[in-house]
Formats: sequence, structure tokens, C-alpha cells
Amino acid sequence: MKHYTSIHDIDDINAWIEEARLLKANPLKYLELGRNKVLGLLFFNSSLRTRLSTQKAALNLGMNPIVMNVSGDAWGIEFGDGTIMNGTTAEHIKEAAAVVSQYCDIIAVRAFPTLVDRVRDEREEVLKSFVKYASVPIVNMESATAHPLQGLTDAITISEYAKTQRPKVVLSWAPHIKALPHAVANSFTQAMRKMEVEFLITHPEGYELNKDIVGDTPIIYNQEDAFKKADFVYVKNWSSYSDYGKVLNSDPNWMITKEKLGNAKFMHCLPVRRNVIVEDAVLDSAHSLVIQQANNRTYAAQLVLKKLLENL
Ligand code: AN0
Ligand code: CP
Repeated sequence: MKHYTSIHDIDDINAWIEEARLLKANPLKYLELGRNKVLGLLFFNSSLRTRLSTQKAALNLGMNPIVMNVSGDAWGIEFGDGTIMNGTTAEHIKEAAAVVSQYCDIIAVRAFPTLVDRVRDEREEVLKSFVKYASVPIVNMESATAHPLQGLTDAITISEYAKTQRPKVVLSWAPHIKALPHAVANSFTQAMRKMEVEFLITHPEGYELNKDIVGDTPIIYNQEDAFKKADFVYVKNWSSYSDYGKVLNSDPNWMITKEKLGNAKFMHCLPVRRNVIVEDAVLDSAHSLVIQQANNRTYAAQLVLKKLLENL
């Protein structure tokens, strides 16, 4: 594997889950692997978990992480080809990516979508420009359309808590006041479609995700029906994909309650808005796996970095 930009970079999800669980049992086993190697983390957007867990993963492998908030702290980066740079951007991605590659052995990038221009977002300009112009491996820490470190984490967590061979996993939309990206839902869907689970999606009409990602996954518009006999309820808000980036629905009846959840486990990537997405009674109960998921972010990132280091 040269780069980790998508769930499609996982060749064998069961083997990856097994290896991540071995790393979790013995996190410092490969402390020599990353010795004298530098991981650069570049953030165009906010983060708590990704920023800390990816650094922790690097430290567990003996790597030195260096972090930069690109938006605000660095020079404004130009991505256009052939642009006359007499506007606000001071540095071109061609130089920026090549320069960062002089200091880092692996570069990880977070760059969210505009949620205004779907064609532009789907072009994945920031992530793909780093892949093109950097000379080292690139890790996606959430791009316009994908959050594959989160998707891998969620697959690991489901494998740890599954009580049956083929658990029922439901991805549910829930209301939110702001327009949010599709990246987490996309990567979770791609991960579940690779796993041995019964997977379905529930959301209000108008919130259909990209068909190419959903494929033949059943979509149920009635949340209560969808949750019947569920083992895992994975919750996420996303804005409309067809009416791109719009908030079409904020019906509080889609919020996750203890009553709706029944015996299922509750999952969310975090950060989560309490009593908007999910009520306190769920997050504060033993049904919630959100902290366990956040913990697994370290081992998902560690596995990805280990594979990239082994391939340097
Ligand atoms: C981001 C999102 O929905 O993609 C990051 C989640 C990991 N969430 C928010 O902006 C609240
Ligand atoms: N789940 C997740 O990626 O969280 P952060 O945005 O805090 O990194």
C-alpha cells in the first residue's frame, strides 16, 4: 500500500482487524519500526480525536509526529494549475507538498468539503494534490468525501463487540443544526459492505447518500422498523447529497433515544451534540461505545502507519 486515502485501500478487512487487535494488545511491540521517522500532520480543519490519536499511534511506533494547523498558520495554498497568483494565495501546492516531503516520511492531511460545490468536493483537490505532488505516502485524516481512519476504527469496534457471526448493523441519520459532510457515513458504509454483517441504512427521504457508495445496501425510511433486532446502531448526521449541502430536515423525532435503541449498542464517531443527535440517557449508559471507538482510533492509525512504514 502506497497511500491510505480510502477504505478501498484495505485489501483484506478481516486480516486488518485481526492485526489491529494484536497491536492493541501489545501497542509498543514495533517501537523500533518508526525510529528516526517523522509523521507530519496537516490540519485544514478542527480535530480532537484524529489529531491526538494519530500522534499517539506514531509515538507507539517510535515515530516523531509534527503537527501544523495549515489554515491560518501557513501561507494560503493555491491548488489551481496555471493560476496567476495575484490573489490571496501565497504558495502553490506544488512547492508546499514537495517542501513538506523534505521534512516528513509520511504526511497525514485533513481537509473537509465546501458542501457548496459537489463537483469540486468530489474532485478531492486537496488530498489528491498531496498524493500527486508529495514524494512520500499520504494518509487521509478526513477528506471531502471519506474518513477511512474512522471507518477502519468502526470495523474494529464492531468486531470486538459482536456477539453473533453476522450482527445487524444500522447506519442512522440524526438531526443536526449545521450542514455536515458525508465522509463518515461514506467510509462507514464502505467498511460495512466489506464485513460479514447485515447492514442497512435509515434516513429521511432526500438524504440518500451517493449511490456508488451505497450500492445495493437496503434503505429504510422508517427508523423504528430499521432498528428492529439491531445489534449496533451507528448514528451520524449528514447534509443532503442530492440537494447538495442543504439541511432539508431537522425533525427531532429522528434523535436517538434509549427507548428506540432497545438492546442495541450505540456508536458515533464524535464529536456529538447531546440531546440533538442522541439523548443523554444513551450516551451515559453502558449501551454507548463512543469512548471505546475513540480509543480504537489509535490502533487503526497505528496499523495504517505500520503498513506504510513497512513499505517505505
Ligand atoms: C465532522 C463531520 O461530520 O464530518 C467531523 C466528524 C469526525 N463533524 C462536525 O463537523 C461536527
Ligand atoms: N471522529 C473524529 O474524527 O474526531 P475529530 O474531528 O475530533 O478528529
